[in-house]
Amino acid sequence: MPKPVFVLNGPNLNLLGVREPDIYGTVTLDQVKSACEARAVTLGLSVDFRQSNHEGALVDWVQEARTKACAIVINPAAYSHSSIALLDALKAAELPVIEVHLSNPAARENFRRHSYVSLAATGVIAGFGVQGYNLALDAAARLVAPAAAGT
Ligand code: CA2
Repeated sequence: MPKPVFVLNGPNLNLLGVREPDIYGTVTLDQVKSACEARAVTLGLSVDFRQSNHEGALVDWVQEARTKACAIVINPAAYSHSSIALLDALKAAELPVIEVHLSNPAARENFRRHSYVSLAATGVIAGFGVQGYNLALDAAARLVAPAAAGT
């Protein structure tokens, strides 16, 4: 079994399923975590699923991933649009990085149209709600072990 995929979640995502269901749906972050764990098993992977409201914690976790993870799936939330620190950490991690967004930021306010994190991302999945996390894990599996993932 490879090292875990770190699934990192940024600020306010702890409110998932609790507030603004019209934009972000009714599924809670705990349920997303369970869904990721189940998907990972089917892919022969494991996940280490975390959320923080603090930029520095996310940077610390990305640095930790460099040696402890095989890939990073990250929904940086609002830090997507502001954090050069997160961008620098992700670049330094030298791992596959899949950026996930529940909504499609390109179809929302102008300030969401630029993501610093995208500059370090292998790929971006946006607009598919919580299903995007499954898609991101599928992508991670292919990037980490293409033969085992059947591609
Ligand atoms: O669509 C996404 O996943 C976002 O990363 C969500 C961020 C937003 O700043 C990005 O532009 C796009 C916001 C996360 C806030 O999550 C909440 C969830 C429920 C209720 C309130 C906020």
